[in-house]
Amino acid sequence: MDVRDRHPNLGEWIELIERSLADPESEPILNIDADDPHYDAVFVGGGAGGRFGAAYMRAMGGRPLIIDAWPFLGGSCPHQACVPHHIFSEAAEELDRMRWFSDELFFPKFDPSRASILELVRLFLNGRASAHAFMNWQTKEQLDVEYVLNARATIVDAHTVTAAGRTFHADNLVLGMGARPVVPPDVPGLDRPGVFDFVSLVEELGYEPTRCVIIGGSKVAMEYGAFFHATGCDTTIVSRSPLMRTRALHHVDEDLRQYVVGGMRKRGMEILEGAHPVSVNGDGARGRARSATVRLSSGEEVELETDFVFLGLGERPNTAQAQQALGIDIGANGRVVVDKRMRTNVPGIYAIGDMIDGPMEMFKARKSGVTASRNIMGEDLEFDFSEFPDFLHTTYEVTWVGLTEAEARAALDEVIIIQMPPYVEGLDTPNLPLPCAEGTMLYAFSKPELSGFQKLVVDGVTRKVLGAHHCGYGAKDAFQYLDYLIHRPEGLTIDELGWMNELFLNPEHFVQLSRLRAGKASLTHL
Ligand code: COM
Repeated sequence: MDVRDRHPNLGEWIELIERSLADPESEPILNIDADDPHYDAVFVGGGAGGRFGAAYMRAMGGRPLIIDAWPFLGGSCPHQACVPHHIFSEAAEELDRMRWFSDELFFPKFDPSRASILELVRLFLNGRASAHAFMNWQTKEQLDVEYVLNARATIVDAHTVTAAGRTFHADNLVLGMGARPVVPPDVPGLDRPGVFDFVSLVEELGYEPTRCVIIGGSKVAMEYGAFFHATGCDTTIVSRSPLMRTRALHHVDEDLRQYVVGGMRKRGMEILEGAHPVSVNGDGARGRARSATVRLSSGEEVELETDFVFLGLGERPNTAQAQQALGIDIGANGRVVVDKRMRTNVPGIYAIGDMIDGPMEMFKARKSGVTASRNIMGEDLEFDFSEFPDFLHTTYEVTWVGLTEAEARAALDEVIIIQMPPYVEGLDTPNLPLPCAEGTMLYAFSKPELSGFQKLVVDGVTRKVLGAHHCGYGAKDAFQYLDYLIHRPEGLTIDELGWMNELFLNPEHFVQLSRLRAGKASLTHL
């Protein structure tokens, strides 16, 4: 369908996208100026990296084209990944509160039969096309970016791509073909019905799970596991590494980790660390999963009953086509090798998003796309994503940035810790209603040990903030600014932080706590 001279409204886009998704034979969606098939760059893949990269290039006066196999822009985020994850995490937070406060105050008695994984998956499926529609509408009408959707791109050479029966020429190609969940080849039974990953969960779940075994210890494993468990689906996580000590996460403070993982256990989740999956078992070769055999850290093998196995082992980039057509270098970790300008080893070929090293997070996807575009448009711009603020959700929101206490102590002579609850030998901190803030106030006054954790790591000599670590609710905004402030060349001192204007009572108390200590010429812990 050619939409170039039409201006579908959001409802019309929803209809077109849903029709296209339902019919594998549906026609491509063309939003192109067909008179001129030559572009500054073709973005192969219109996920977050491709969409933001193309929009930035257009804003700079360039001419990008996005091609995507899906009938919408935005990639896996609004379709199978971040957006459903956030629905599930928000549900987990609400369910957790309803369980703890069941039949207290104004809370009704918690009715576990009303907490359904399947219902939330369906809620998401029924609504997801509206996000898709907005992506298509905004990209066309507000950002003026050309695209071909619902059509698979074939890379012919470094300057030529075909899609929807047409040939497009470009000075540059930007590869943003995303990634897919890892399925380990050495665990028999992972192809059984009843085994899901975050993609098949939303695409294929057709029953209400009652007992879950998660294989893997990734963020996805923790986040989805916390959600499944909060709905009442008893969950066991089987992870080779201790949770939050997996290779993909850095700068995880041990006290934060203990609070988060301890909180998951407190809620009844079983967490088997140092454990390996052996097999997923069922009736016959193709019967639905009924149990998982797991080798514990002791070497003992146990069989865990389950009707729902969920894989949370990370993701692998989709590199095969580009590697074959273009000969781009792939690193030992399976990601495309790029420099800080997102250039591959092949001139004119850039790679972005989940295809390259670094965290598979939104900021990297979008900024890597923008970095490719700005370089293509003649700027000399590097994007270093080695340091960044990070987060995950259990039933809490967990945020961290900069050095851990242990990393700081290993590097510096004098490290000051500003922490809540305070670390004071012998203090009965489970009874302390702190930190109390928006999102944890009710907990603070009735179940104080659930009210969260926070730690600020400060260089005692330069007085600069080195790291911040938080478990609670609503602190993500603060952390994206803290990240910027502490990673500036001049950094951020405890004195400057303590002189900011807090919006009382904010979820992280670093401003007020810093102010309580900043008067001291020689800093001490708090
Ligand atoms: C977000 C998708 S769901 S994008 O980053 O706006 O393209």
